[in-house]
Parts: sequence; structure tokens; C-alpha cells
Amino acid sequence: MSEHDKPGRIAPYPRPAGGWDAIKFSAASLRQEKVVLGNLKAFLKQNQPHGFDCPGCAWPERRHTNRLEFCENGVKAVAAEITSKLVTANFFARHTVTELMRQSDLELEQHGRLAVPLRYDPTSDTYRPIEWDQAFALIAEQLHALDSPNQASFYASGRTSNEAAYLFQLFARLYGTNNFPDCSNMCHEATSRGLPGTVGIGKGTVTLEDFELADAILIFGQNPGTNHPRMLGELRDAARRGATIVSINPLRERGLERFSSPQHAAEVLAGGSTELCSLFIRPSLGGDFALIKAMAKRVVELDDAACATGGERVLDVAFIETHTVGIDEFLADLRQESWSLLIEESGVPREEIERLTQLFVRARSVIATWGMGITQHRRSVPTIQLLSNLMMLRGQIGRPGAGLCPVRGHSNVQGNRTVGIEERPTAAFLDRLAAVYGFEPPREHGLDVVATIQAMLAGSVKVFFGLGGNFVMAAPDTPRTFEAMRRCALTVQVATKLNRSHLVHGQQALLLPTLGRSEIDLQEGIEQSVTVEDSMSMVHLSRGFKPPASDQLLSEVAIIARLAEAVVGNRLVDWRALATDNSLIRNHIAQVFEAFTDYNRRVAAPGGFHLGVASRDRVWKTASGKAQFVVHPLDLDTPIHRARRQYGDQAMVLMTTRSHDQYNTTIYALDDRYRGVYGQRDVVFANRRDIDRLGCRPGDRVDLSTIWDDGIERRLNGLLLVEYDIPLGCLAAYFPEANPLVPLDSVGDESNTPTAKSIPVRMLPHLD
Ligand SMILES: Nc1nc2c(c(=O)[nH]1)N[C@H]1C(S)=C(S)[C@@H](COP(=O)(O)OP(=O)(O)OC[C@H]3O[C@@H](n4cnc5c(=O)[nH]c(N)nc54)[C@H](O)[C@@H]3O)O[C@H]1N2
Ligand SMILES: Nc1nc2c(c(=O)[nH]1)N[C@H]1C(S)=C(S)[C@@H](COP(=O)(O)OP(=O)(O)OC[C@H]3O[C@@H](n4cnc5c(=O)[nH]c(N)nc54)[C@H](O)[C@@H]3O)O[C@H]1N2
Ligand SMILES: [Mo]
Repeated sequence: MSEHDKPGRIAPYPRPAGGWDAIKFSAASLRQEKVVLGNLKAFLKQNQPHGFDCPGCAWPERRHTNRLEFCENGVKAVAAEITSKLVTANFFARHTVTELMRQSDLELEQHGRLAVPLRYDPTSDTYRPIEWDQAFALIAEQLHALDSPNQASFYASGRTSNEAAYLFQLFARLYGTNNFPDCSNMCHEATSRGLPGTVGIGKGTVTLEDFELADAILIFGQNPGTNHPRMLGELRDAARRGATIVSINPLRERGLERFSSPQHAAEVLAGGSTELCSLFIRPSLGGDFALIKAMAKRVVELDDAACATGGERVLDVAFIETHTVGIDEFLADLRQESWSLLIEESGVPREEIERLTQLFVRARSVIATWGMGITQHRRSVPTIQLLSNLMMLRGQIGRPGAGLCPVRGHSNVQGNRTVGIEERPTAAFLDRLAAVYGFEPPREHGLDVVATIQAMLAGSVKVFFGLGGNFVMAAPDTPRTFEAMRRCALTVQVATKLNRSHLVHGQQALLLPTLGRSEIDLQEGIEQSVTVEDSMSMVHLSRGFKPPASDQLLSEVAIIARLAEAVVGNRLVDWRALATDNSLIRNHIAQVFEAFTDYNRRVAAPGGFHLGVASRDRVWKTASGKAQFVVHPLDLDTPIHRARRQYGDQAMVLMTTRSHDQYNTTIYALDDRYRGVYGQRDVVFANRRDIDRLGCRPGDRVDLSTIWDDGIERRLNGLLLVEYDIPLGCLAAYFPEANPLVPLDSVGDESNTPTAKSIPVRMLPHLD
């Protein structure tokens, strides 16, 4: 505990992000996981261009380095995987599932790597070892017993390699369904659905090189100090060259203030640091739509003024004329929009909107990045479309140093989607599968995460298969999601570490252990590599560096191939061959997707290859062939507005967010150092005036109750009130503990993403 400070303490963090503490806490996590010295050495020797891809996040690796790029939370993610702790069959014989359910997520994580395939035994309420072939036979039997393939749902979490993800979708489509819920449905779905409507493709348009050229970097709703620490390296270099960095975030995240780069020993030793953001714009939760619209309106006003005085145009007229459609309707909508409403809805004062817009129009090249603070709202798709429209007004897409930069989460979530994990596949892609494999793939669109839970509750999905992840904790409305899972006839989880999704299971349940990315996958004497795509569309190889945690593990590729053989047979696909040679799978991918032509050769180059993003080259894959301006009115009747009408200023907006010591549902420790919270997670961050208004004091306990009109009570009791610099009427609590407060049907328009960052709640004094 010494390294993790006094439990229960709340104290602001005084130092820059990174620095000694980053090194100290990385070392602590390696000790906690009792990482074997040989494995640690092998990890530290990793040479990035040819080595192993960090499973921590989707931020790209710098291409030209050949040293490990140090990152505290990357080390934590790797340490969690290369831990020497093992969960053996013995462990499961000693603990019933009911008993394990009483353990916290932190405790479950601490047991170590799963070592043997297991099947749930209802008589003893324990997991018991099962042979791999028996496990596959059981799944095949259950899948064949369903009335329709659409009664099964196939979840993927974004750590899965391209090879495994490709086989997974091919297998499930051969079996007959497009039911592919994935973590992306809860993450960047609004990006994937929003951007195609404006720039034609749901991916970012920048690469790391653009960060070396940008004059201004706008960071919307993202906390890189915790979630993408390597991004701070790019921000540091940009700040040092004189670029202006702005954080647009209700919270002033410590990790965006100053950074002491552990990469630069001299900086750390001298106690030096670099200022990152020079401006912090603080919208209310969900205020970005109005803020971005206000910026666009102001850009147009400035342009009107320039036109009137014969000054230099503010709009990039050449870009707009050559590359876009819809400008007239867009301008008309901006002109009629009310300033007072925009200011009220954004929560940002007029002067600050002015400052931000001036900065935006004066910068030659602007990069806009965004994360979960933008994507997990009711109006996320329109917000992202407005942001891309704002950038289009100034021609800030598709030229050096400028562009759109959605920062994805899981290290290969983008790649999974690229190779077909998609519940709404295009006809062109299905046609291609049909042509290459000679079968008729299912055409009906499938179920995403929320729809899968609804279908399980309704009894129309009976088999759940999870390729990684922790579905029941990641998904919203925890008690309902638990119930949904328990109604299934069969649940199968492929995982590296024990988590709650393994304990909340169907009538029959399998827990199948797999190799992590850090492990050597030896097939017929040849070490296999996998490939992944980062957030900037770079595809590269990753190869394990340590022996497998147990000799009973199979790779994800082998699990899917052997399962597919059992379920759909070898008539159309030689699964046996694919199970033993990943380069053969890459040949299949290359056959189906033009962008992957000559895959094996191109990916062998140091640093891999860029997949090509049409919008980056100003090629617009939209219906009109041009980048599209779209009109979105302010919505003044969201669940938040309705809650305010009902409860006045008792109605507040809650966001759920990540602490510094977790990876999504995996809790490494109980601290959130940069926000000054130690040894606890059952907290709620509130503005001092809201605390006073409630008649409470910091340190008191409070309850949160969701305002939703379906008659279901959603309540979290006894949270510790933490006074925090957060806008009035806004609250923050931790994901996943606060997920019971997120109603299953509170989702983003078009994205169907749970609105994890805007939950209407009441805060009430805790009665005990
Ligand atoms: N160490 C570590 N790394 C991770 C993860 C992890 O859990 N731990 N998770 C990975 C995954 S899957 C993902 S998706 C990413 C997540 O990385 P982020 O996108 O940074 O996600 P969050 O931690 O949820 O934080 C979102 C930020 O948005 C802000 N925010 C909340 N609501 C709003 C809003 O309405 N407007 C604006 N402008 N800002 C808002 C919050 O204050 C917070 O700073 O990180 C990835 N990397
Ligand atoms: N309220 C709220 N809910 C949220 C969010 C939020 O901000 N607020 N964020 C959402 C986001 S952005 C995301 S991405 C989702 C995350 O949802 P998931 O991706 O489902 O969750 P993780 O916690 O990342 O999954 C962790 C588990 O993955 C398994 N695992 C790790 N590595 C591997 C591997 O290599 N192979 C296999 N097969 N298994 C592996 C381990 O068993 C581990 O326990 O949660 C979402 N839910
Ligand atoms: Mo994510």
C-alpha cells in the first residue's frame, strides 16, 4: 500500500504528469504482478518497428524509434498480461462462482492468468476443466440446436488481432448471422457513423507526422495523460515548437497541464516539465454540440465582416467550392441560430468562444482530436459531423498538419472494424465474401451491444460468445445486463484474465483461456505474428516475446478456426490450415479487401504500412462525391432537458469516466493520482456550490438516482462527495461502478451508444 498512498485520502496532485511518479508506479505494477525477470528483460528489449504492439491503447508508435517508448499505463497493461500469477483448475475447484461473485473487480483481476479451458458445473457451482475438443463440440451442438443463427450473438473486444477478427466474422457469417456487437458500439461508434456522412469514411485523417506540423491542436473530451500517455510526447514536442494546444473538457485534467517526459531523463532529473495546454475551455457535459456550432457561427460572422471591409476571407473558399456541397444550407442555419441559446447550451461564456474561434481561424493548420467526452452522448453523431464541418469551413482536412483525429481506445478496435466486425456490413463487402468463398452471407443487419442485451432479455438471443472483453461490466444498466446474460442457454468467454463476465453466465457456460499478444505463438516450429491497425490507420506486425502462461492455452486464431471446423466444417474454408499459419489468413484478407493487397509483404516493412484513408487525400466517398455540410438544429428536448423541466436544478448530469489505475473494466489499483483520489473508487465529483446547495459537505456520503421514465429504479448509494472543479450541475463518477445508473435505452442517435457521459440524475443526501 505504501506506493499507493494512504487509502481514503483526497488531495490535489501537485506535480506535472509523467515524471518520476510514472516510473515509480510502473515499477510498482511490475512488482504487484510478480513479473519474472527474464520476461521483464524480454519486454524491455522490444524493438518497436518489428516488435510487439502494446495492448494499452490505439495511439500509434513513433515510427523511427527503436527503443521502447516508455508509458506508465502501457507498462501496467503489459504487466497485467505477463503476470506470473496463474488461475489454475485447483483455484476453481476451491471457489464456487457464488463465492467469487462477492469479490471486487480488483480482486478478480489479481488472481492472474487463466490457465485451462473450463466448463461450468451447476451441481457444484464451480468451473471444471474440459478438453478443448469437447468445448468446441458443446458449442457446435448448441449453435445447431438454435431455430435461427440470429439467436446467437458474437461479441468482440478490440484487443483481438486482424487475423482473429477476420476469422471470427467469416465463421459467424458462414454460420449465418451478422450479430457482431463489439466494444466499439460503446466507444467510437459515433465517429464511425458520423464521419461517413461528412467526409465519407469513419476514420481519422491525420498521421503522427501531422502532429509535427500543426499550429493548433484542439483536444475535445479526451484525457490522454491517463488513457493515451504516449500522446503527451507528441503534445510536448508540439508545445515546444510553439503550437497552441487547447483542452475542451468540463474538467481541467491534470495530465493536460504540464508533462515531464520520462523519455527525456534530463527533464525528469532536473525536475523540468513542459506546459501542454495553454487554454482550457470548459463546456457543460454534452455542451460541445452548441460550442462547435457557436464556433462555426462566429467563423461565418468573421468572414461576413471580412467581405464587408474587403479584408482577407476567413472561409477557405477554394476548398469549399472544389470539395464540398451543402454550404448554403449550412450557412443559412448558422445565421439563424440564436447566440444566447448556443451560449446557454454550451455552458461556455461568449468571450471564451471568441478566444477559441480567433485561435482557430488564425492557425494555419489545425488538428482536432476527440475521445469519449464527445462520443458517449445522445447527440454525438451530429456533434462529430459539426466538428468536421467546422474544420471544412477552413479547409482543415486533407492537408499537412491538419485534420480529424478521433483517438480510439482498444489497441486494435479500428482494425477489427476494418476486417469485418460490423453488425451493419455494406452490400459490397458481403458481395465480395460471397464471391471469394462461394456462399451467400446473411444480408440482414445484425445486433449491436444494446440490441443484443435487449434480445437476450426478450429471449431471442440464446447463445452469447465473447471474444475477449468484459461484456457485463462494460455494458450499461448492470442489473439488466446481468439478467440478460443469465437468460442465455450458453455463454462462452474467451479471455486472458478472470472477470465478472465469466461469473454472470448462462445455463451452460464455457471459459476458454487464450494467449495474450505478449506471448510466443509457436505453430509447427514457426513463431507467428499478428497484425493490428492503430488509430491513424497504420497496420503493423506484432510478435510475442515470452513463453505462454500455460501450455494449455490456444491462440484466438486457433480457437476460432477449430470452433469453425466443428460448426461449419471444412467445405468452403480449410480451417485446419488457417489455424497454424497466420500468413495464410492475411492472404485471405488481401483477397477480400483491396486495401490489403500484398498484405504479407507490405506489413513486413519496418513500421508497417498506412492503409490509406480517402478523405486524407481529399477523395470523398460520399454519395455526392464531395465532402458534405450537414444541418443539425439544437435539440432542446433531450432527456436532460426533460429532467430539468421536471426537477429544476435538482436535475444534474453525470459522466462516467476512467481513473488513472484502470484499463476499462480492469481495475489495477484504487488510486486516481492526477485527480487526487487515493485508495477508493466509490466517489462522486461535484462543484462546491452544488454540494452547498444540497446542504452537504465534502466528505459526506450521497446517493445518485437516475431520472428516467420507465419505472425502473436506478440508484447508487453511499458515494463519497468530492469537491471538484467541475461545471455547475455536472457530476463525475467512475466507470464501471456507475454503469447501473445508465439506462439501457439511453443511447446516442444513430450510434446506439450508451450515453455514458450524460446521464440525468438527482443527487441526494445518503440516509443510513
Ligand atoms: N490507461 C488506460 N488507457 C486506456 C483506457 C483505460 O481505461 N485505461 N481505455 C482505452 C479505451 S477503450 C478508450 S475508448 C480510451 C478512452 O480515453 P478517453 O477518451 O480519454 O476516455 P475517458 O476516460 O472516459 O475520458 C473522457 C474525457 O472526456 C471528458 N468529458 C466527459 N464528458 C465530456 C463532454 O461532454 N464534453 C467534453 N468536451 N469532454 C467531456 C472527461 O472529463 C474526460 O477527460 O482510452 C483507452 N486507453
Ligand atoms: N459507463 C461507461 N461504460 C463504458 C465506458 C465508459 O466510459 N463509461 N467505456 C466504454 C468503452 S470506450 C469500451 S471500449 C468498453 C470496453 O469493453 P470491453 O472491451 O468489453 O472491456 P475490457 O475491460 O477492455 O475487457 C477486459 C477483459 O478482456 C480480456 N482480455 C484482455 N486481453 C485479451 C486478449 O488478448 N484476448 C482475449 N480474448 N481477451 C483479453 C481480459 O479477460 C479482461 O478481463 O466499455 C464501455 N463501457
Ligand atoms: Mo473504448
